[in-house]
Amino acid sequence: MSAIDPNGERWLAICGGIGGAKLALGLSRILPPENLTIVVNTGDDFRHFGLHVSPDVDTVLYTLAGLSNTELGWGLAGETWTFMEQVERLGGPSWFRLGDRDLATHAVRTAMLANGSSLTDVTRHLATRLGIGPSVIPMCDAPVATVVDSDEGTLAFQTYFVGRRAEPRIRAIRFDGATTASPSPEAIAALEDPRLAGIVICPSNPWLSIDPLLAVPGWRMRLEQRRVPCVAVTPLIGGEAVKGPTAKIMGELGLPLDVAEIVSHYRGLLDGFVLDAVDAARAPALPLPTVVTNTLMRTLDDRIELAKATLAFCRTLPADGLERTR
Ligand code: FO1
Repeated sequence: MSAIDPNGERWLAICGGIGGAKLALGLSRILPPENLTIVVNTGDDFRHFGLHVSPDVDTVLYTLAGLSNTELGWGLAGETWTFMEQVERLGGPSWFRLGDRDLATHAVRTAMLANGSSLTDVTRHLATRLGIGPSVIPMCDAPVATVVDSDEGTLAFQTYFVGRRAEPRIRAIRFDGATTASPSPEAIAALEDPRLAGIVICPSNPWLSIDPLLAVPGWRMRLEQRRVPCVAVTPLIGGEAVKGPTAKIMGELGLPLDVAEIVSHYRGLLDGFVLDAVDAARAPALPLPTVVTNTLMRTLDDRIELAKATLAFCRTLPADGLERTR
């Protein structure tokens, strides 16, 4: 624990898939557990074999617990696959790989949901059982499903992302259920906590992993009306995404592969932007305060240093949360 945290400042991080989880880990290493709330995308959730799978939530849980499979980028390290082998022998669907221990997560989650627990209750239970200190909460308890309109028709997210390896060309992305969903009470409490010092949008894919949350009226409104600074960490470095289809999707949506597009996408929500050193020259052109640092998280130390730089930057921004353009 570094001395970064005076007087119990609370921080709220919003994250989706793999890139987001890396920064969440860095934040969890520099903040006392009770001072960090991580809000996770649930737009990727889907039912498989009748089980409720929450991929982004599980990626954050496993990453914070030190159990994640770093080769795959998802699932558990040291996994065995006897369930999938038998599924294949029986002719069941094998396109979405469920490891034997990962399967237990989905089975326990599904049983708890069936017994009336909310997705927030389930996630808190799993985090506690995995020895995770910070609060990890789903963006909503109600279902919000990312759906992709593509040149191969309308595809459920996992069918697009895993089943078709994100190859279809995206025309539009929508989030079924978002307009009738709302932030959970725990999320609202974290946003309204008087000790909240800032909000961090992690370097996840804005279109796939952050937009589901922003499509929920209660989330967007609260972030627009924030009274603390909100900063985003760039998911693009030199016009490329570190991992995943961010750049491909931007191309398909006709958007230039430039950090200015990311800033524009988060219009109204940001007080600052964390740029990679590769893109330092773009800073003067951006309409908001920026900080330049290494945003490529190869090692645990990279994750920690980026977390430190992000919070230190956020603290330099006006605390009234009024968006200021240059
Ligand atoms: N991604 C894949 O590319 N192939 C898989 O078979 C796969 C299985 C899987 C199982 C559980 C889980 O939590 C995630 C899984 N993922 C798989 C990754 C998942 O599609 C992505 O993590 C998110 O949905 C996008 O960030």
